[in-house]
Amino acid sequence: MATRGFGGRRPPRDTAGRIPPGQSATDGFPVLAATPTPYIPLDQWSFTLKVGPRTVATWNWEQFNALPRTQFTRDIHCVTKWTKLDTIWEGVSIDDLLKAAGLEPPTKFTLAHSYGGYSTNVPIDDLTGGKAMVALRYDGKPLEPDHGGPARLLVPHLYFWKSAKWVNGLQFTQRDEAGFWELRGYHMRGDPWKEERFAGD
Ligand SMILES: Nc1nc2c(c(=O)[nH]1)N[C@H]1C(S)=C(S)[C@@H](COP(=O)(O)O)O[C@H]1N2
Ligand SMILES: [Mo]
Repeated sequence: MATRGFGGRRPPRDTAGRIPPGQSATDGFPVLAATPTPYIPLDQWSFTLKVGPRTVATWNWEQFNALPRTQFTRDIHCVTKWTKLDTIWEGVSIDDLLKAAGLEPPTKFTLAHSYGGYSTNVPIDDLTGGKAMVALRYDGKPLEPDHGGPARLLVPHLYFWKSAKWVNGLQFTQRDEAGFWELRGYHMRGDPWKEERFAGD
């Protein structure tokens, strides 16, 4: 018979097979950033979709919020070795974003750009097919500035540095171009299940 422990304890979460190699689960939500948190007034916020240097679509806050919404419950994995299970997000899927712009992916590669200057590269195949969103809400509330609010990219199946906080654009690039951390030695793809932490892993 299974032992449930003493009364009042939280039932154990089903974590089997959900913690990638080298990671451990945390209940907190650490804040990590290479730069101070930028504060973007919503009436100055915008999101721009580009193909190379050419702008193909741009949305202000109100227009962006009118796009179809998607909910995700996902595990997230930071390269600094924490994993957080069952995080709850709401936002606009990249599929819906491309659909709204009437754009078929013109290249295989993208760079996400952020207020404050951060960037990160993500192959388009890791963004489409229901895999990623521009998140506007976390755990039922508007996304806090420290966690990337008003909007962040969320690519939960890759290491969390790919989930650009304060995102303000997605740019298709001809080649796979390194972003902020990738230029500093991090992996170009960053699959936590393959421990793709650093270039050459
Ligand atoms: N704009 C921006 N986005 C960023 C970062 C950053 O420095 N700037 N750091 C990345 C890293 S390394 C991690 S682990 C996560 C941390 O997100 P959190 O602070 O919400 O936990 O954001 C990612 N996105
Ligand atoms: Mo990270």
